[in-house]
Amino acid sequence: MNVKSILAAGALLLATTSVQAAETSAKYEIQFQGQWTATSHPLEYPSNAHFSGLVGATHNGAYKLFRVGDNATDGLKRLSEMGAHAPFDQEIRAAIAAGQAGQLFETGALFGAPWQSKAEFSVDQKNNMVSFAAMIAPSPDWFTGASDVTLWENGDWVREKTLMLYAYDAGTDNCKTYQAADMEAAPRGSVALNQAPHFVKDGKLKNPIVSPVATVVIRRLDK
Ligand SMILES: [Ca+2]
Repeated sequence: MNVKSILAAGALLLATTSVQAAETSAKYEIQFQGQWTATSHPLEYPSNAHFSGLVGATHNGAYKLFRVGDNATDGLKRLSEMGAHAPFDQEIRAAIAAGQAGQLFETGALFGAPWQSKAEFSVDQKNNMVSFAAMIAPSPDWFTGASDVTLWENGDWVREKTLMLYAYDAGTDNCKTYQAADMEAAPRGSVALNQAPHFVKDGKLKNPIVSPVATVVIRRLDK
């Protein structure tokens, strides 16, 4: 084998390797599109309807931003009741310090059409999931979001994922209308899919069909 053919074999090996091995990290854009309007959710739709900023984290299986059936953290309680990013962001920073999360990302609040916001984040093999939440406001303790969205599937980074987002009840306030005054839930109930008539199609509570309040598209940026 002469020098030229050795170099050619090396180049071929490199090319093959780069095709087969997925990158160790990936960069994504998350696009939030609100779908909570007076038309889609007419019951008592508030005149000052808005979403708080989105607060999210990349993380691994050791961390839960929220989970249906679990009690809300103090951070999720305050986000869901007040739209405040703190101490939710501090809880995420503590998870990052503990090696359970990779990055924190946030957006500004949304006050009506076109109901769009964006953020960017990166994931790696250690933290290959993403979770996020935003307050549905005004409301007692209602939020939307998604948890444990896996971006590593079948040996590669997901190119694009679209999610329908539903309303959740954080279980920290017992009021049942958008504009109600505070009514602290003691003890704290668990996070649940929000089946209040405000989020149920045609106001039917029997066998409810819950209407999404937003759509999220998570799209890979670096490929
Ligand atoms: Ca509640």
